[in-house]
Amino acid sequence: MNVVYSRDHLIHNPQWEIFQGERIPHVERPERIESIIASLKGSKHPILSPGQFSTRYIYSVHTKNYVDYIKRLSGSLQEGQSLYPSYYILDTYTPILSGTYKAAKNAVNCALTGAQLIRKEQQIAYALCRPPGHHSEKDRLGGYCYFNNAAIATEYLSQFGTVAILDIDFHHGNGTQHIFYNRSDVLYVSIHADPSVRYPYISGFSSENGTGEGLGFNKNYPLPLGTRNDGYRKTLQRTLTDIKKFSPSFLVVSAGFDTYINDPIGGFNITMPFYKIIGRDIASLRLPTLIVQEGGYEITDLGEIASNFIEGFT
Ligand code: SP5
Ligand code: ZN
Repeated sequence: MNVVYSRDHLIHNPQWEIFQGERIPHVERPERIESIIASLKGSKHPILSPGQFSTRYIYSVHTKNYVDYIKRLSGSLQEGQSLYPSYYILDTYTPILSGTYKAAKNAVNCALTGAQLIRKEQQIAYALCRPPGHHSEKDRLGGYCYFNNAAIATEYLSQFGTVAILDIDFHHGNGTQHIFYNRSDVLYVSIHADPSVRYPYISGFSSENGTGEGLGFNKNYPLPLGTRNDGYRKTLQRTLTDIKKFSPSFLVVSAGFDTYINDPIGGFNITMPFYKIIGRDIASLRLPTLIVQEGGYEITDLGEIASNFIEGFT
């Protein structure tokens, strides 16, 4: 499996998030992706640098005003400065820094490079995107996300066939749901923590099924805190049945590893060896698949989790 990675994510280095009115250390650290790449370096998987893509691809999902706002704000800051914007925001966890625009654009390039690979070679690719993307809506940032990498890759792939998105991050991908909510050519399926007790709170309920043409093409599977391997797997099997029924040309996996038992902000009890099984189960669909990195904050174990997932997949 090709892995797409660039060091350009390192310049986005948020120090603080504002949680319940308090400034607390930011968990979305550059070391996350470095932990994964360190673990994959000795493996048989080739590591590729992303290509450069036009901003046009970002505009295919996000409004121009929103993208330009992030670019302008980011460009106005000195190194080390960070700013919590007043507009286009979902929460107070997602600051803009001088390196944010460049890093976020690089994450999009990683996702698009992977998408191009799976389209041309019908293969599997793993895009090591950072910052993550699935909380970002058409014109709102939030949940550590600025540009929706998985959605931009999906939009690109949808020119060539139907796309299913399987979102296995611990949190509901409100941004991705929002972007494709009225589409019948893109199926969004998500397994996540019950939003009545965990971020993003406002969406991710099983009653959210899509609208208009998109009715029936959005499926949410919220699970209780404390969910273990066996309970998780039952739900995973259901999502795979949904995807088989849809029979897409491509699969995009929003892969967050904050479902891990020791994750500092998660709340499920998924154990290390189980990530191999999750990877194997998803791979059984035998679809050209783009894996897009989302969350996962247990830095020490993150590389091993990703390696297990990838091993299961191949
Ligand atoms: C991509 C992704 O996984 N985003 C997650 C955003 C969740 N933000 C929730 C913030 C909760 C604040 N952290 C509290 C830590 C207390 N120890
Ligand atoms: Zn998450």
